[in-house]
Amino acid sequence: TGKNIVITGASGGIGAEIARQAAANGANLALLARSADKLERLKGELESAYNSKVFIHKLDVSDTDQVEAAFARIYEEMGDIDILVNNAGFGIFRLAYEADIDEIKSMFDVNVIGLMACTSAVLPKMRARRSGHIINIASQAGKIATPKSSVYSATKHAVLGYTNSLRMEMSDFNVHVTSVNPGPIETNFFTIADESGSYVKNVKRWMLKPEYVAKKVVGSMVKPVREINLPGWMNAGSVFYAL
Ligand code: NJP
Repeated sequence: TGKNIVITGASGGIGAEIARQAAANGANLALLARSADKLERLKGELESAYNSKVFIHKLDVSDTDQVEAAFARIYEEMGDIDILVNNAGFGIFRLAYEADIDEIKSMFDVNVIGLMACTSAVLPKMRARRSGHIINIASQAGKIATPKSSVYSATKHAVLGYTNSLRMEMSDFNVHVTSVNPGPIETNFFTIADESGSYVKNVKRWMLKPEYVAKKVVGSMVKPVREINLPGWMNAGSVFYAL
């Protein structure tokens, strides 16, 4: 209650659900994404349902200038940030030899550099205050590689490496660091990740709802944990072979 929480990729999917459940628990929110219209609608929904202050910022997390400017503004309008949820991310499932170099760069720019830029924007103040929590949405793909996920999986392995190192660095400063590793979740993620729909067809029965992930994440805000692992990727991984 009363915590100031920043969520990237809050315009839909897992991020929007985390926003809903955090607002229901009395948090104030700064919601970030590229789709200003969706953020606007979510702000309206949350402010009419809950007693939360909701700020929105249209930004592309891969643009580091935009990230710096947005966080400077957030500190002005909210004050201290208690929790940062680095959730913005996307994947494109393709065989490595078919992956386009621009596609590879953009996945790293958003999933890795964007996450690090947002983290860098809050670390000095959290460290100085000796208080804070950084929650990085990684993936089971960051732990288990599958065919057709080479680039996405590499970005999430990078996120986990960064997260694990950061946790060690911050342990003396009372800044908690959590990684969240979902399997397949029912969101818009797959409209980009799986253009043909064949992956979704195969893994539909293992898919979890974003509400379920959000519940775990919001639970970790109250009682911080190192890692949240969700099931489904091992099973899902095996179906890649059939594609
Ligand atoms: O996906 P989706 P999820 N700058 O597509 C935003 C991970 N994950 O909720 O910018 C700023 O519904 C985008 O907003 P917009 C996954 O890797 C998922 O499933 O307006 N924001 C939207 O709000 C990702 O890290 C699954 O288009 C950017 C949000 O990100 C996280 O979960 C499995 C942006 C994406 O919402 C949330 O994904 C898994 C940018 N450049 C991990 N690019 C899964 N769904 O199965 C995108 O293991 N966004």
